[in-house]
Amino acid sequence: MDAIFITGTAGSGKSFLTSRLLQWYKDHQVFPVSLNLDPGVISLPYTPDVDVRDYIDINTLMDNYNLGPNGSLIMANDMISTKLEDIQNEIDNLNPDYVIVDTPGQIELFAFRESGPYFISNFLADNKVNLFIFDGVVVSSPINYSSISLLASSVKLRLKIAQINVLTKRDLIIDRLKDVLEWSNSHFALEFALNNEKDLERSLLSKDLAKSMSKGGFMQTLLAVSNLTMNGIINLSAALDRILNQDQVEEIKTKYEV
Ligand SMILES: Nc1nc2c(ncn2[C@@H]2O[C@H](COP(=O)(O)OP(=O)(O)O)[C@@H](O)[C@H]2O)c(=O)[nH]1
Ligand SMILES: [Mg+2]
Repeated sequence: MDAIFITGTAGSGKSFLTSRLLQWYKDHQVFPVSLNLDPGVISLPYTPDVDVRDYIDINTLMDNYNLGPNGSLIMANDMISTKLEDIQNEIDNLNPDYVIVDTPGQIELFAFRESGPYFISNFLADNKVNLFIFDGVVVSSPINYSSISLLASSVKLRLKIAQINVLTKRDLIIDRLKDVLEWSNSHFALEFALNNEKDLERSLLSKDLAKSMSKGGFMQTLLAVSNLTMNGIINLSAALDRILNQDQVEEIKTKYEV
């Protein structure tokens, strides 16, 4: 079983992409299951096979600990790792090829506290990959693109697993898509675009960030998808195949190339 985690800022399209990947794999004779790890979500565009809300209830936390909505959300997110064993058992019993993990809306509560990284490193799967989502509508300006790239880099540092950067909502930014993809392919293109930023301080800082991220190997070509039309999902599934089958490739290489 391989695990595909989906992370990104609130509203970037994590849940919608979860539903699309589920559909894609089902249509291609692969057995996927979904795991909802967002204890605060009210409605989802798919029916989760395994759901953290069966173990953690925001309203009960509010009542029992006299917490407001924010406090209970933080507590609920911090509790995710304590439910790892139950969740792992539920998934293992289903015995899927892939588990697609929809993570909490507030990325800071998942990736930047202890519970999320603990869950990811201790969850048992053959291979794990994180799809970090760039919200197409948000990143269609060079300054926003730079700051979300910085977030993607720091999430990669926190989660310590292979990462694919995915651009969603391509259907909503057709006229800017070429530019955004160019920025992701070349930090020179991004720096060039940042020259037009009127605020000099922001422009210089963003250019420095772009350079450092590129030097550190954090700049990655984005895979553009539309969850609405499913345009690009085939490329994403190919990229996932390449990363998730890396072990087998290495095994074959060592077997035949010694
Ligand atoms: N047009 C369009 N809308 C999208 C796309 N992905 C997500 N959305 C919309 O963006 C909103 C937030 O998506 P959701 O999956 O709930 O985001 P999450 O908070 O990251 O789970 C919803 O209204 C989705 O219908 C996309 O690729 N194209
Ligand atoms: Mg969601």
